[in-house]
Order: sequence, then C-alpha cells, then structure tokens
Amino acid sequence: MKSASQRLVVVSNRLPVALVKDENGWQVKQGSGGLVTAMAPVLKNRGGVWIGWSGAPADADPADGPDADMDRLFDDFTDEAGYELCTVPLTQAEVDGYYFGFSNEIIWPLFHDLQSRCRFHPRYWRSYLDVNFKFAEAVARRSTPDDYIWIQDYHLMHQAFFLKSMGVRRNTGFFLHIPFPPPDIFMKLPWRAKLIQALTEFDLVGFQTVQDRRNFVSSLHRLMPEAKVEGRGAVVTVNMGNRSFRAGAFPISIDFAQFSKMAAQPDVLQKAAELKEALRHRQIILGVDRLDYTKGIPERIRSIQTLLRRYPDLHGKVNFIQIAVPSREEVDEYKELRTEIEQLVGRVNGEFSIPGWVPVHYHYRNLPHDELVGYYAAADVGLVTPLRDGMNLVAKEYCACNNKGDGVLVLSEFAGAAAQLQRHAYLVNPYDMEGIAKALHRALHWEPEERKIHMAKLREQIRRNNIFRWVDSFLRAGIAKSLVDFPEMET
Ligand code: ADQ
Repeated sequence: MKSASQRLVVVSNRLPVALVKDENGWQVKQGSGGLVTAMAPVLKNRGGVWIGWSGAPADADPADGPDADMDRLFDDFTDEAGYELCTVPLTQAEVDGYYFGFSNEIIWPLFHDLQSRCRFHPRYWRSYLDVNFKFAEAVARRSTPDDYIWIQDYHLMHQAFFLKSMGVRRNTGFFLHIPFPPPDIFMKLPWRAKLIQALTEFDLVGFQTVQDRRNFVSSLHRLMPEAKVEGRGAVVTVNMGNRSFRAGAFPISIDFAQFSKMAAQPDVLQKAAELKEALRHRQIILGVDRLDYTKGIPERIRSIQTLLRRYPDLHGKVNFIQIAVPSREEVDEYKELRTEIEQLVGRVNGEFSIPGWVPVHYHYRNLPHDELVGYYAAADVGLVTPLRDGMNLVAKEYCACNNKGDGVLVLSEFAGAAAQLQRHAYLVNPYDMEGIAKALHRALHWEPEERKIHMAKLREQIRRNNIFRWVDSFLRAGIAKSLVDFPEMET
C-alpha cells in the first residue's frame, strides 16, 4: 500500500453506529456488523472519517433525539474509536425519494432481477441525484486529495461523477454489495446511460462476483461502445478513450475467527444444547434472513411443505427453524410479506403437527449475536435459498459456527456465495420446491464422513477468504498504482 499517512474516507448511506440512551444520556456506539468490524481497525491505523446519514430525518422533532448534543457525542466516539464520523443530514422528503424511492423501489428490485416490483418514478431519480450531490459535497469538504475515498453500495453510485463535476480530484473506489443484473434487465432502467456513465467515473468499481463484473461490462458495451476491456483476472482495466478505470470481483466475507470462537464458548454451546434438548434431538434445518422478498422465505417454507408431503419418514424427526430479522417495516410490501410468511407457517404446521411435534418454528426478531450463533451451532442443515443475493453472509456464518464440522450447507445457486462455495455446498434452485425437498432429504441422510469432508473444505475457504482479506484486497487494488502482485480473493 501507499504511504501510511494516506487516510481512508468511507462513505455509506448509514453511519455504522447506533445512538443508544442509558443512565448517562445519549451515546454513540459502533455497530457490530462485519463491514464495520473489518473497516474499524483500518480506519484506526490510517486515520480517517466515515461519512453517512445518521438515520434520523433532519426535520424530525429535535426534542425526541440527541441531535443538540451530536457534536460532543461524535467527539467522544472519535476519542474511543480512532476515526471521525460525519453525518449528512437528510430531510424526510429526501429519505422518501432517495432511500425508500430510488434505492429501495427501483435499484434493489431491479438489480435482484425482480423488475416487476420496480416503480420508476422520475421524482425518485431527481431526489437520488440531489442527495448524491449532498453526499459528494460532504466528501469534498471532509477529505483531501491525498485521501482514499471508498464508497459503499447502490445508494451512492453518483459520488465520483459529482466530485469530478465540482472539480474535486480524489482517488475513488466503489463497492456494490448487491448483484449487478444482466444487460437485458439493466436496460429497463430509464436512467441506464447516466447511471452506467457515473460508475465509469470511479477509479475502481468492485463487485461481489466475476459474473456481476461481466454483467456490468456487458451493459457498458451496449451503452458506451467505446469502452475496451484489458486483462482477464479478477480485476480488469476498462479503457474509455481518454481515461481508464478498473473493475474487479471482491467477494465479501465474514470475520471467520470471531464466529468460530464465539460458537466454541461454553454459554453458546449451552444454548445450542438446550435448543437440541427442547427439540428432542431431532435434526434441525435452519433459515436466517433479513425479512426481504429477495431472500425466498415463502418459497423455502413451501419447499419444507413439499419435503414433509413427499417423505413421511421425516415426520416427527426433523424441525425447520426460520429466523427473520425485521427490515423496512414501514413499507407495505414488507408488511404483506410478513403476513404471507406467518400464514404459510400456520398452514404447514396445521397440516403436519402431531402431539409433541410442531415442524416449523418461526421467530420474527433481531437476535443477540450469541443467540444467533447458538442456533447456527445447533443446526444440522443450513438452508440458504435467496432468489438472488449479492453474496449472502448467513451461508458463511453458518459454516464458520459449525465447529463440529458435521453440518450441511444447502445453498441457492443464485446467491453470490455459490461462486465460491459451489463445490462443497448442496446447490439448489430456490424456485424449485421439489428439487429443494429432494436435496434436503439427501442432506439429512448424508453419511457423517461425507458431511465432514465437505464442511471442512467450506470452512477452509471462508477462513482464508475472510473479511480482513476482502478489505485488504480492495484497498490494494484501489490504492496501488499497478495491478502487479496484489493478493486477490479466490473468486
Ligand atoms: P443483506 O441483504 O442484509 O446484505 P446478508 O449478507 O445475508 O444480507 O447479511 C445479513 C446479516 O444479518 C447477517 O450478518 C446475519 O447474521 C444478520 N441477521 C440475519 N438475521 C438475523 C437475526 N434474526 N438477528 C440478528 N442478526 C441477523 C447485503 C447484500 C448481501 C451481502 C451483504 C454484504 O444483500 O448479498 O452479502 O450486503 O455485502
């Protein structure tokens, strides 16, 4: 990497912190997600700033929140965490247009191949541009030409474009956490040419998989035929005539060691044992997701119904546990999805329950980390069947927590994780209920030796390609002046 004095400026829609109130008043606490776990040490070492929205609309009643005291709270945070926070205040109208509108009603469904769910309102696009401009102003204000600017995700695809249009020169990298769709789908976006051009303004554009990068390049070729790709590896150079940028695959991961260590702790093992005991040592199939229509939860419950219909030998011998973390609860579509899932769970349990056995257990809540790890450690089969997913960290977390090495991962072929894990996971089509039922039946009957061989390979893959390697490989590709000799993730 370049000189250690080069600071890192991370930019994301939301700041990686939570505001919590205790007996001492409001405090800013660092979040516990994988991204912040991996970025925090780098930010601390190099120094830097994280720019994002706090989550509270700027026009909300300040009496309800900690806003008046925010500067002091942020200073306290910086003293402890070793990096600065910078909020971009957004009004309720901006949140509605840019976040709920353009990001969640257009880009999210379109990039997950679900274009029929898109609402292409022009006002969403205008709001998205306005808010991106606001973010870019904050980046310009809070960074210097020596800093490396790392933009996260689909909410902020116009950052490099606006920085350049303001005449602000920065070395910029962008990482897309969700899939990039094939050109036939991307071309449906009314603002496709402007959006793809904006992406070409970054110095480095990172995707989860090589396929995502190829999809991007295919759309680019259609919309900007002057683009010429050089190179073949995980990272390629795209020449645009008078300028060039790089595009690469950087599959995101988890802090493997932290998950595995937590799964070995006595209190977590105790929780796992209690769960097994409560379910009378039946085999456990586990699903864990943010409640979102891309995660394929209704389809998964239907495949459990098919499993129980086709294989009566499993009655009384297996439990399916679905844990769903509440997400975007204020949106009607998500409310409807929640109701649909609850009805389906009721239907399957109504069809198969017998005294002493209720096949499906459904939890709709955010679980504390140790409890979630306890579920992972107890499960015999991890059932991860998104209809489409950028990566899917649950698949990796399940394997990391399976210290006994006797679990089976049944994984959607449409999760980005399948590109890395396909050789040792049981791959399924999430729309194929019969196929999933068959795969589950086989997985439940797999010989212990076979399970161990495959789980050991999965764990080794994830251990090597962990979240720290992800950060490192992206930053090396972004900051290095040449492509020579930077460690690539195994894609
Ligand atoms: P997400 O769509 O949020 O992320 P995912 O990668 O599965 O999806 O991560 C979900 C996270 O939520 C996991 O870390 C999991 O542990 C946690 N979680 C789920 N249910 C929980 C519960 N009930 N309680 C507590 N925690 C829970 C987006 C993309 C993904 C991509 C990631 C990272 O959509 O494809 O993998 O970003 O790039």
